[in-house]
Amino acid sequence: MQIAKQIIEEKNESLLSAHRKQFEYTSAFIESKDEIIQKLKAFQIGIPSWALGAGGTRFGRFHFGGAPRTLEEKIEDVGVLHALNRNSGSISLHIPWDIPQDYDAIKKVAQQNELKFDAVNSNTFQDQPNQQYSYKFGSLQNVDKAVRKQAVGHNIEVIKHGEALGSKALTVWLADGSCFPGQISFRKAFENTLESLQEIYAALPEDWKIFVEYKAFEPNFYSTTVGDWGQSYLFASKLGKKAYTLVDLGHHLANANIEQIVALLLMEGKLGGFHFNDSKYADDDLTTGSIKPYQLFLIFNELVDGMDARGMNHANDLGWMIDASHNVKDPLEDLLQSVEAIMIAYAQALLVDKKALAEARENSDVVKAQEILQNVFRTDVRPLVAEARLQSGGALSPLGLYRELKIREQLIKERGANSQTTGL
Ligand code: PSV
Ligand code: MN
Repeated sequence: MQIAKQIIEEKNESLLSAHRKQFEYTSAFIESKDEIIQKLKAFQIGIPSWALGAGGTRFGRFHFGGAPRTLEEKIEDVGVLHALNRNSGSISLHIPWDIPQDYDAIKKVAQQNELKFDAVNSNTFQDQPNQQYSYKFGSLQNVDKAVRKQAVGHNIEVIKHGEALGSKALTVWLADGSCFPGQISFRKAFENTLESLQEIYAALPEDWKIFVEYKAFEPNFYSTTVGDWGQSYLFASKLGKKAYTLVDLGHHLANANIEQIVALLLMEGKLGGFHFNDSKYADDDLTTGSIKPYQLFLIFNELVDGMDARGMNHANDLGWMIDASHNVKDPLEDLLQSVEAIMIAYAQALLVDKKALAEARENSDVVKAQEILQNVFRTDVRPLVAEARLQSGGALSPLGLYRELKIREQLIKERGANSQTTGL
């Protein structure tokens, strides 16, 4: 299903006068409001193809009805999000959960929904039916050369799918590691993984990037071969200039200072991609900004500062994506909330008075530095984000309109109450 632009315009009418007042009030204090709005309009967040259905935990899954049954329907769902908020302009495919069968047909659906194809993701953390070798003891790290070869081959196949669709990056997340002390040689696992990644890197098209995603633990619980940003950075550095680290917010040990990680990776020119979500304990895959919105803002503050320091384009020079799962919410509502939280944090980061902050730091004025950041964090920037959406043809209240139009009910009618999807 597609939401007509005209419907969005009509529905915005009733909210327009309240919005104008709120926007005037907020923007009166912001000199660079036009510049900020342009940046907000340009910012696009990739939606993962695997997060459009009911997520689950290892204890089970609750279905919600109307789940997309095919890749085409997944693209249409992202199209609904993008029509509403105008900041969800791409979809990221996970192979083999979403193998495109007919590239032209898939590209056409994407085009109709004004979507691009973000990074493609390989999967060597699950065994697939009819797969020759098992990944039980790892994929790119495996002690058996034949297993490594199979995993390398899969990644190269994923690149081919991505090329056909117009993707420009491959994300590699490995579950490789060990569950018990002594199970593997850390050095050997690293060397095997590096050699395998080098083979994949060699197959990367000239204008592509490879993102090496790290994760502290799970499904391996003693060691993970790409377990933290240091290990990812090491792989990315050894691989070459097309290789970067990908930061997934849920992949750190408790209380890790992610904003500092981001700052240093950017400083070294090795931050490539981002997976947004939120967590209370570990890789909880909760809605972005639902648990630690201040941390999200602090991360964006470093992202903006670090990208500006390198003259990078906020919208295009990093791969922005959501990576989450939904156990108790309608995934489309969850994703609308995540995108909104990201846009709010980004808008707030754009408001930080960098000069004043630098001065406070030079004077070791700790109190002032905190005040500068917290004043921004406590500023309600939602009218700015809404104005950017309005100017791009989106809904003033994406979530409100989603409910008013009864999109989920329509999807259930169209696809059935028990439709199943692939994904997390
Ligand atoms: C792993 O937890 C991860 O964050 C990786 O990005 C995967 O590809 C994704 O989740 C989906 O399982
Ligand atoms: Mn991830």
